[in-house]
Amino acid sequence: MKFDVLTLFPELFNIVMRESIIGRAQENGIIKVNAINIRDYSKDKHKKVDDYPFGGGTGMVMTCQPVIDAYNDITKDMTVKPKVIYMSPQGRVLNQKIAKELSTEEHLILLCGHYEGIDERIIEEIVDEEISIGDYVLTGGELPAMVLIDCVSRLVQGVLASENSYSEESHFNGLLEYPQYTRPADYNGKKVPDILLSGHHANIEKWRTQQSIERTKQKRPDMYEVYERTHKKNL
Ligand code: 4FV
Repeated sequence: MKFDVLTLFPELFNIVMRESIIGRAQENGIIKVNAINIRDYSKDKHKKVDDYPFGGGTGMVMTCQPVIDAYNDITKDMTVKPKVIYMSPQGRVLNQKIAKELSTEEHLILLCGHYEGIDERIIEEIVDEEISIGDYVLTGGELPAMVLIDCVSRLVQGVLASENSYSEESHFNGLLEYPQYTRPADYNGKKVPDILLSGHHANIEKWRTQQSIERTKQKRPDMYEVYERTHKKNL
């Protein structure tokens, strides 16, 4: 899966996306993250990429020309234009279901805004979808783009050791994950639940499912309500 990222801070991606699981997936050629510097396309003599908002107001707005030209350049040889996602607080909020959906795409272009945002005509011209990572305002779309690349890449075949690695994770089946423990079995008198030391896998499975249901009920009653509804329906 390929991600072309249009950003004013490409170096951020060259650092973060080279680490750990995503870094390994890039080394193995399963994932490709290509960060393009929008400023390289500015025709302004001072390489400006922003300007004052028409109608007044605080802050600056990213101008059309550098973004559109960057997009046209990276897609000039592509017959099929990849889906363009603008990371914005106005988008639908990213969740595991959307991540699963996006993980079926071969190629995505992520547009990172900065300052107060981008000229609306860029959205009309090249953006297929807006996605938010949450109802708060950040200084730029770079962190949201990295969040999206991370959660989507984990769902691409071969990125994680085994499918199990994500099929038991929180949100995969609409429940929060069960508590995890590792050695030592006794840490300063705090013991690991005996069931986990029993080796009885069926009982461990049952206990884990019960724990997932319990903690979803406590910590995320909104998720539990959906789980109960869907679960009852399937009974
Ligand atoms: C954001 C979010 C976000 C808005 C103005 C960047 C900032 C600035 N993006 N989920 N929340 N973006 O706050 O995706 O351009």
